[in-house]
Amino acid sequence: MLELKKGVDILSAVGGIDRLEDARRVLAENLDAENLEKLSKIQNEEALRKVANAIAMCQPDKVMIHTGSPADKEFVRKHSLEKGEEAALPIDGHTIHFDLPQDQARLVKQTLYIVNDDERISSLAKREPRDVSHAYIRKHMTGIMKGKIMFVGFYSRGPVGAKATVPAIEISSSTYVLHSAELLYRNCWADFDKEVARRGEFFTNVHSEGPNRPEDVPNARIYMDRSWQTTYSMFCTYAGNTLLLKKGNHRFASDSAIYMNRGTELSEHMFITGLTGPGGRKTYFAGAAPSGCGKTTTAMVGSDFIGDDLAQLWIAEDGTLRGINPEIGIFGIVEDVNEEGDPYLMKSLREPGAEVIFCNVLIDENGKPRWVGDGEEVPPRGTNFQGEWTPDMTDVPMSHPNSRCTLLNEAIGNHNKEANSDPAGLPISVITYSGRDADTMPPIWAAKSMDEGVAIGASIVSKATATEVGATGVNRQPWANAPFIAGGLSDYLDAQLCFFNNDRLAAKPVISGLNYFLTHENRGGSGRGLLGEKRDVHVWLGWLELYAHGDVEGIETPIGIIPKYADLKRLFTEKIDKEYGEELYTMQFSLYIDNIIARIDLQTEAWRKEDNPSEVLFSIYAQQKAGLEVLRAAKGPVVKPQDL
Ligand code: SPV
Ligand code: MN
Repeated sequence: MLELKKGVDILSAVGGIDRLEDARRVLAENLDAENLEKLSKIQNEEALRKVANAIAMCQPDKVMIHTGSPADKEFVRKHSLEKGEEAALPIDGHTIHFDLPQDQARLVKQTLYIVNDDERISSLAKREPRDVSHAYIRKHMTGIMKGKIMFVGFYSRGPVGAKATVPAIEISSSTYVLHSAELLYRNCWADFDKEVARRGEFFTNVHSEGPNRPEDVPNARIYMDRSWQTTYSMFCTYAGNTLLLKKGNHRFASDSAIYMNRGTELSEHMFITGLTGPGGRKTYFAGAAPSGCGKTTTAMVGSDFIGDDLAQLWIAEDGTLRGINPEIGIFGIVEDVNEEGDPYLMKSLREPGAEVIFCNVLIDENGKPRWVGDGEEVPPRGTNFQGEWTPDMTDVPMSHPNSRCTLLNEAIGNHNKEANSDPAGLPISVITYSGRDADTMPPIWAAKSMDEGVAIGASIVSKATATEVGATGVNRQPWANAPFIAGGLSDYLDAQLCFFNNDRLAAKPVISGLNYFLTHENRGGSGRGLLGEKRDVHVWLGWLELYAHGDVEGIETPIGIIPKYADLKRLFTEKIDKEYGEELYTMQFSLYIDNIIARIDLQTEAWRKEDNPSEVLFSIYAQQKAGLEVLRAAKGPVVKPQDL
């Protein structure tokens, strides 16, 4: 269990301010008249104490309250250029930001949960005792903003007023962090107090890059204090380590769903997108994938792109499953983004019109951002995250594989801004789970029950990507949310089962697995590399849209329902004008029974090590394994869909 407000509140212990009158005094002493006036909009006492303690701890030269006004936005943009955190590019509104070579992705080994003595956390997470973290923060964050401006912004993680929206404070000395916050989240300075009162909680984030030197990165820490819903980050700049409104607060939102709202809310690492089906109907999807596995591309395949990274889900009064995107922008990977696979995104990255922060790409001699897989000829030279770059430097990629772009969703041609602003949320009918799986699961398999659907999420396996420093191998990635699940995995499993089986959830979604990463080599193909193409996603989602409405039937297998060839062939022609041969279908959808059973055994063993997980999961695994064994006895180890 998680208990809030338990143990020492490190921010107030280091800042030393307890009483409201002392907080007000510190604010009055450190803010100029204009910023004090702005802050007067915030009367929530806890929020004022947080800000005052952050000032007392970090000791900035100046404090700026970011209200989201055009003037405040302009101040941060300009200051970021002056400070050198960003540099202007030839296209108006485009800038480049570089993180240190050691800080190009999430620093997983330095990302720690602050724990109280008796607290249990996820077996996949790292913990540090509260007193150790307290000492570290005191040592390294005291005075860390001397000579710098502290920026304080008040944001909403979702449309204001939506049930699952949680407000949050971002405090940082980095203009890049605040600039990014303004592109990714709604500034809710004017509504903050009201929102805190409605939701009953808010999150706080305190960050400083410090001197921003390579030698400081080993001292970088990303701390999550779940008890006080506060994050601390220092000596790093990569947004995944510093803009903790995003994944830091997603971790707290997961806690809120699992421990405070079990059975009625979920907080997921999912895109949200709408597909237009027959007769113009709109079908909304929410889909999980581990970082760096194509979530952004999949999201943008919809007719109504909503968001590419996070989803807050809840059960509405009318029995529908509702979802909101806590964000309004994307912090997307650019590697392999090109005209062909990502036309909407590419337009914003190549043409004037949108405000874009590029990070860790190559800037060529003409100031043009370039990245691996952008579909253009490699430039003769340029500057990247390591310095000067020429193509003969074969051990340094042109751009870092985790290089990214930050921009507003509304810059994307198919974004539905109105839908993304609706506090009622969007009715979600399809949930998908995917990972980088080269050899085992087919491109689509839909669960026959809610329990089977939960088991799909619990069983994701994926190859490591460049989004985490030092990550290697093929790993378990339960719900593609594992890096952000703080509490025990068994608690998370239970929360999933409670949510999807809740009687109040009248409109049960279709829950499906998706896999784009099967290779020729593993499926008896004659070619090399991936069996499919990026654009095939239109077909996989298109089939699920029809299936969710009962417009197509599939083939029943022990692991779930898979599509029939004829339906896919028709969809390939209709959606992407591609000839889809039956031979490819057979390679993609044959059941490689030994691989699947090995996967089930691996999951069973791993889940058995968790603390008292629900037996429901094991009974699904056992049932699937038994069904697969019967099939293997009858038809051999590789079973074609035509033989099912
Ligand atoms: C991811 O890595 O999943 C991201 C970027 O979406 S980060 O902010 O690092 O989480
Ligand atoms: Mn993500």
